[in-house]
This record gives sequence, structure tokens and C-alpha cells, in this order.
Amino acid sequence: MTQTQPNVVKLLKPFGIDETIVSIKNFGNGHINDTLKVETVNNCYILQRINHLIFTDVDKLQHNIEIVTSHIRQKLEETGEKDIMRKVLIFLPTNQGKTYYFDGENYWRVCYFIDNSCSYDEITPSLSYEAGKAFGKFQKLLSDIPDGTLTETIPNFHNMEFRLKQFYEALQNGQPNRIEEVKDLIDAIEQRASHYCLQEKLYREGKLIKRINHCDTKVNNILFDSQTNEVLCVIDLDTVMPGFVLSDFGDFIRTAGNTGAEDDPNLDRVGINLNIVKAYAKGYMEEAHSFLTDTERDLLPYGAALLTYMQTVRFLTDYLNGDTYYKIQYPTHNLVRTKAQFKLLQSIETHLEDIASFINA
Ligand code: ADP
Ligand code: GN1
Ligand code: MG
Repeated sequence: MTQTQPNVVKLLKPFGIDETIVSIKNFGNGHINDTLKVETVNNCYILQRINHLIFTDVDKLQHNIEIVTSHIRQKLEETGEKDIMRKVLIFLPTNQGKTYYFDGENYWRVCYFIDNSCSYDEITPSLSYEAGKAFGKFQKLLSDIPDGTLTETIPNFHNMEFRLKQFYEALQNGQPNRIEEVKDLIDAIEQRASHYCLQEKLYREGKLIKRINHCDTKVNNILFDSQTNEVLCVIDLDTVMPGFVLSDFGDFIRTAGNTGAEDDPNLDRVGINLNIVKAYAKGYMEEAHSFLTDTERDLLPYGAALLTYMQTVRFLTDYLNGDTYYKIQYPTHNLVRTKAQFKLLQSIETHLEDIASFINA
């Protein structure tokens, strides 16, 4: 945890849990929330502290998640799914009827730990294929949620024009020494700015629609059966919101299709891993071909570059602002992340035709 260890017994009470606790473990390595696995004599739970500086309207956030999980549950019931407890997250209500609890300082939520499940931080082509199917199916399951039902839990989250506006504000108000230090990166971002605002332009022209996306398509946001490796469910639902379809293709390529790490200090290790991209494209298209428009499909390779460009801009903006958003482990962490994302972007930009061939295979 980033804070002192919470009083887990006290936090579980409002959710109606007063079983004896057997163990408490830190879980996950996200940049935003804090996750604990809590085992009691009868059950196992995930307890999460919601970062309310980032998700500023926790009530709306949890409302979105409740709609998404019940929609998926209903779809699974309709198809006669037997193992529903393991195929969609179940959040526990408090005695106030909310799926979160405010302790006066922090917001907390609890869901059941899915038995015999695991997640992976390392990728392989076969996991990538499964992930493509899982995220494609996730978008498909949610594609009939009526417009206006879900809110943007972080307004303009994957809006490139908005991210560039934040970047330009950081150039005005950020730390002067840092701005000076990264002049070349700033130039590279500015040169590409209009190219990477195509989605917003097409949307205004009525040529691109919005749909529900996961918006954080990392392989560790999928739970697999720890024995059979079958996909169980998609998790980490905070950023499920309306937006453009490229998010869920592009962000997976950005996170999994990198031969190096997101914060790799050795840029020689960073580049696009085409085997991973090929496998993801295959799995994703198997599910998504039924709902993608021609425009969306044609834009998928561009989406891989766009999401990587967006993350470059977001990491650099945070660096210029003095590291107020992402958790960092050392002072130049956001700069190292920016350089690695930019290297990945350059690599993706030279392989757009390969990516298109995988999508159209
Ligand atoms: P974050 O990415 O913000 O740390 P996640 O919700 O993705 O938070 O959870 C972190 C990790 O905890 C996941 O990658 C997964 O391994 C595990 N996890 C989360 N929820 C569950 C669950 N209900 N059952 C089993 N494992 C879970
Ligand atoms: C954050 O929670 P985590 O670490 O999966 C961020 C994503 C970024 C990512 C960088 C709410 O995700 O948008 O892509 O870090 N989530 C939020 O890897 O900003
Ligand atoms: Mg996660």
C-alpha cells in the first residue's frame, strides 16, 4: 500500500463481513488504486482503496461498475453459463446499499476473490490471443448498453485533444528545468499532434461512433483459471466508459506488444513484438468483426500508435507537472517511462502495414 496499512477488520464490517481474518496480502501492481487480498475463515475477498483524487465521483464510478457487472451477468444467464460466480465480478453492498464505503478519508470497495484464478504480468502469443478474444467479447457484451447509461468516470480519459491541452498547460505552468531538459521530446510530440487527433475530428464529422470500452486493456486485467488457463473474466472496471473503439485494441498493443518494459531504462530492449500483435489481432477480430464498422476496422493499426502516443504525452505531462498523477519509484521515473513509450511509438509507426495485415488476415 502507498499509505499505512488500513484497519481491515473495521473496513470489512460495513460490507457485512465480520469473519475471522486469516491473512491479508498486497495484490496487484497498478499505478492508481491499492489492492489487498483478504482471506477469512469462510471466504476470500479483494479489498480496494479507490483513488478518489483520480476517480473524483466515486458514486458514479461504482454505479457504472454495477451496471456493467449486472449487464454481463444477465447476458451470461441468458446463454446458460454454469460458472457465473467466476465469470463476472461481484461487488458487495454495504448496509447503506452502496458498493463502496467512505471511512472519512478514503473510499473502499469489496468484491469476492475468484477461486482458482490467476493473472499474468508476462505475455505469450497464446495469452495474447486469449486476451484479444476476452476484450473483443467484453466490448461485444456491452455493445447494446443504451447511449447515456454510463458516464465517463474520468472525463475525456482517452480524448487526444484533451490530453494535448493538458500537455500545453504543463508547458506553460510546469517545472521550467524539466521543460528545458526535454525539448526534443516536446518537439516530437508537437510534430505529431494533429495526426493523432483524427478520432475526435471523425467523431465531429459523424464518421466515428462512441461505444463502451474497457480503457485499460492490460493482460493482468484478465483472470484466467489457474488449472486450465481458460479465460474467466475481465476485471479492473474503473475505466469502463464510452469512447472510441481504438482504445481497447491500441492499449493492449501498447502494454503487451512491447519487447521491453513500460518503464524500461534500456531503450535497446523496447520495440514492437509482432508475434504478440498478430495473436491479439486474431483473437480480437474473431469477436469484434461482428460489431466493428469499416472505419473502425481500418483505424485499428493507427489505434496502436495513437494509444502509445497518448501515453507518451500523459507520462511527459506528469513529469513536467512534478509527478502528481502516476505513482513513481524514483524522481525521473516518468521521464524514463516517456522515453520508453516514445521508442515504442517509433517502432509501431514503422510497422503499421504489418499490423493491418494481421487484422485483415
Ligand atoms: P490494479 O490494477 O488497480 O492494481 P486490479 O483490480 O486490476 O487493480 O487488481 C489487481 C490484481 O488483483 C489483478 O491483476 C488480479 O491478479 C487480482 N484480482 C483483482 N480482483 C480479483 C478477484 N476478484 N479475484 C481474484 N483476483 C483478483
Ligand atoms: C494507469 O491502473 P493502471 O496502472 O493499470 C492509467 C492508465 C495508463 C496506465 C499506464 C486511471 O493504469 O490509463 O495507461 O496507468 N489509469 C488511469 O500504464 O489513469
Ligand atoms: Mg489492474
